[in-house]
Amino acid sequence: MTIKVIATQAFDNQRPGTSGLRKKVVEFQQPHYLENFVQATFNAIGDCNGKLLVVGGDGRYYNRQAVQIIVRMAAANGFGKVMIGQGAILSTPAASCVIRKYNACGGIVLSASHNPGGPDEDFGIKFNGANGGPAPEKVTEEIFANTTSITEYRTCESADIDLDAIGSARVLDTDVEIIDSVTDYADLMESIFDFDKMRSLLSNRRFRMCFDAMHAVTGPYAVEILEKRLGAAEGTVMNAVPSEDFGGGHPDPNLVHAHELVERMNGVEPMAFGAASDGDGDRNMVLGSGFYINPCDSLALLLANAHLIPGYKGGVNGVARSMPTGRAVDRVAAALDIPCYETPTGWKFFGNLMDAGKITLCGEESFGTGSDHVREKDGLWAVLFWLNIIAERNQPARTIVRDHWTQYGRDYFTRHDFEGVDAARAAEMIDALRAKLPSLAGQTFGELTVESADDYHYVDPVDGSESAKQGIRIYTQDGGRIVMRLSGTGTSGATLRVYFDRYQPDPALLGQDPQKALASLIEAAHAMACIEQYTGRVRPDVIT
Ligand code: G16
Repeated sequence: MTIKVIATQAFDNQRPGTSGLRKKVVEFQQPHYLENFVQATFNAIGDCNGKLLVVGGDGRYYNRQAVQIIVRMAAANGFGKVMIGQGAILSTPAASCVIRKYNACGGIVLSASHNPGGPDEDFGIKFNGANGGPAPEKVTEEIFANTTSITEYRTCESADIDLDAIGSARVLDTDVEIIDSVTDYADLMESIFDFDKMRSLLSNRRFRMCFDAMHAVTGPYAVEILEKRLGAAEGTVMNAVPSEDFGGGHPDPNLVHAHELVERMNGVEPMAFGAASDGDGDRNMVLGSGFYINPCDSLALLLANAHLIPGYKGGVNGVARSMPTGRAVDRVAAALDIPCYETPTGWKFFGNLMDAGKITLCGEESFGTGSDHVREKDGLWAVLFWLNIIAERNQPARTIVRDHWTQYGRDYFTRHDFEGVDAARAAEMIDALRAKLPSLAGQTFGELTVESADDYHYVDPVDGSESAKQGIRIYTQDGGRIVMRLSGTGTSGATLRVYFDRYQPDPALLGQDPQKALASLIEAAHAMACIEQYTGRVRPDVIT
C-alpha cells in the first residue's frame, strides 16, 4: 500500500451551511467532490499524525462508500487511528459521545439530518471537533477557504474495510477499529437518568408508549435502551431498522412526516406517550395522548423539571436557546435565577457556552434539545428526559404541560416555512426588508404597531467572535415577535423561515390554536415583507 497524491481542482460550492455541507447525492458522487472536502477538513485540523478520528453516519445512501473513501484518506494523512461505528452507523449524538469518551481530535459525521435519503436525494458531511461538537464558524470558514484553493488530496489503494464486523484492521500505519455503535451512548444515558424508576413506569400496563425511529439511525439505539434496558414491550420502537432511503419516507419528526405515530397518539385508545427522532437522531418530537408538545415548550419544561433527573440534581448553570426559538425557557430561567443566553440558529453556537461551563441545557425550535452530556442536540436523550419526568411526577404529559402554562403563562409559537423558493428572489426580499428596518418602528400593520426592528448580530460571550445577519427581528408593542431568515440546510432553492411568538399570561386563553393566537402577527409579517410578491406564495408549505 502506498500513499497516492491526487491532483484536483476546487469546486466553488463547498461552503458549509448551518450544519455542514449538504448536497444532493449525485453532487457528492462527482469525481473528487467528497475527497476535496475531506482533504480541506484534514488541512484545517493541521497535523493529523497519530491522532484519533471518529467516523460514522446516519446510514443513508452513499454512507458506506463515503466511509471507505474517508478511511483511505485518513490513513494517507497519517491519522493514528480511525474509530468507526459498526455498519458505518453512528447517530450524531452518539458520534459526539464517542469523540469525547475516547479523546479523539474530532470526527466526521455523515448525514443530511431530516432530509430524505436515496440516490436522488440528499447527503451531507460535517466535522466535529475534540469537544464532540460541530466545528465553530472560524473552523468551517477555514475548511471552506481550503476548498477554494485545493490542488491535491492524499489517499491510498487498499481493499474496502469490513464495516460490519466488530474488530480491528490496518490501513497503511493507521489502526481502523469498528466499534459497537450503541453501547457507549446507551451507557451514558444510563448514567444520567433514573432507569429503575423508568423501568417501573414502562412495566405499568396502563402506560403504553411508542417511539418512531422513522427507518433512520435511532432504531438500534431506541431498541437497546427502551426495549432491552428499560423493559418496554417489544415493538414499542416502530420503523426500527435503518434503511438507506428511510423506507422511502422523510425522516423529519413533525406532525406531517411522523403521521403513523400521530395516528397512534390520536386513535380510540391512544398511547400515553409518543416520540420520534430524525435521520441522524439529534432531533426529537414528543407527544402526549392527543397532545403535541412544541419544542420551545419542551425546552422550558425540561429546565423546570431538571431537578427531578439524577444527572441534573447538582443544578443547571444556565440555559441557551437559538434566537428564533420561543421565549418560554427565558421565564423559567428567570424564576430559577440562572442566565439565559440567546444564540444564532445552529448547534455550533452552543459549544463555547457549554465548554465554558456557562450553560447546562439548550435547545431550538427546530426540534432540538440537548445538554452538556455531549455537544450535539440529542433526540433520544430528550425522550428519556420526558419519560423520567413522567415517571417521577406520575402525571400524563398533557397535565405536566398544562400545569406549566398555568404557572408561567404560555408563549405561543409557530414557524412557517416557504420551501423551494427562487433563491435570488428570497435574498432580494430579505435585503428589501433589511433596508426598511430603520423606519419600521412606529409603523402599524393591521392591529399591530412595530416597537423595534433589527438584524440579529451575535457576539459570542466566550471568545468575542461575531456573526452578523443572523435573522431579522421585529418586535410589536403587544409583546409579539416576528423573525425572518433563510434556512442554511436546504439543498434546492431557498427556504424562507418565518417565526412568530407572543406571550399569553391570561389563564382563560391558554388553550388556543397557535395559528389563531398568532394570526395578527402572521398577517403583519406578510404585509411588511411582501412575502407573496417575492415568493409567489400565499401560504407556507410547512407549519410547525
Ligand atoms: C441543523 C442545525 C440546527 C438548526 C437546523 C435548522 O439541524 O444543527 O441548529 O436549527 O439545522 O437550520 P436552518 O433553519 O438553517 O435550516 P439538523 O437537525 O438539520 O442538523
